Amino acid sequence: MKTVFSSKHKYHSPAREILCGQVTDYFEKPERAELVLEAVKARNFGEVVEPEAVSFAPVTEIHDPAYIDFLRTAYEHWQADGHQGDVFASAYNVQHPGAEAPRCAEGRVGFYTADGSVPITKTSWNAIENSALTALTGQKLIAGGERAAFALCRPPGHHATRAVASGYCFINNAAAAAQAFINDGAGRVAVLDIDYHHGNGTQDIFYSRKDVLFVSIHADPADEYPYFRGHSHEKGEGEGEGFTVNYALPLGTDFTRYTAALEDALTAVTDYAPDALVISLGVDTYKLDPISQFKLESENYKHIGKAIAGANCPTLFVMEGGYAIGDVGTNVANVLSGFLEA
Ligand code: OKP
Ligand code: ZN
Repeated sequence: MKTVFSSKHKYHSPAREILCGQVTDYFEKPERAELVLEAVKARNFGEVVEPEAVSFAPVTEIHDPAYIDFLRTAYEHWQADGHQGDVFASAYNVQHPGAEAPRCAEGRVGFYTADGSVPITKTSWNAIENSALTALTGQKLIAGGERAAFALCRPPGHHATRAVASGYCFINNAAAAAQAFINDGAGRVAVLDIDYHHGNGTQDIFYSRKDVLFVSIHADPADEYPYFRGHSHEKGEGEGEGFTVNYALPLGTDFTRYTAALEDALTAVTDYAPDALVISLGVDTYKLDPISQFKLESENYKHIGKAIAGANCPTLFVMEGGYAIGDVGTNVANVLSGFLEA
């Protein structure tokens, strides 16, 4: 299994975020990707390749092109308006459905972002664009006949909606890959999101579609970020009704409880009989994760990989969260080895 990785991820490295009212160091650090890369190399899963200049069209199909322009130009605009430091919102577009994008930089960042975890630095766009290309290159490997690939994306993507960045996410890499499979002729694509946090962006993008099944196992949004989406009663709408499946699990969930949801989720995936499977691979379900509250152990990730292999489908793993720096590499590599050895 090849890994797609771009060292340009390091160009997104904001110093600070706002978490629970505190200005803190940024948890979504460049080191995360470097440690995952090291672990993947140490296990010899296969070649590590750079992203290629594949078509970016899936990105502007799943996102509002004006939003992508915002991401690309936000820093320049911020400076031109006389602001200092990273682009960071302090006035958000809530309770104004249908509002139009403001002209000024401060208004635009409030329009296109939703929380204090998505500062945009001078060089962030380079990382964001290459993260999307990493996922899209992984998709092309599978479209070209590989059974599986690992897109070691950073920054992550699953919280990004059609036109709003949040939760460390800017472009929805997994959703872009799913769209690319459709564009390449897949009739049905499933996205299984095993990050600790609900993949609200991916859900939102495909909510009224039946060609992409979205299945997510995550902490109950009543008690955990992203708070406003991810309840088990959310099942899709219109043509997409029944094509969103959510497992909202209580804080403190251990592997026994998690496994039951995973088996159920994989049954939903196999019943759908997808042409391709995209895994939003977060390992922040780990017991030592500093911002999460599940209790999975490193060994458990092998079982998750093995269970995913049981779906017997061409599979693209797309990196999402995982913040326990000491073990993030081991945990990701365990998922991949469990998959490969199954
Ligand atoms: C990203 B992923 C509020 C920010 C809340 C964001 C957590 C994002 C997790 N200022 N924290 O799903 O691992
Ligand atoms: Zn997460």
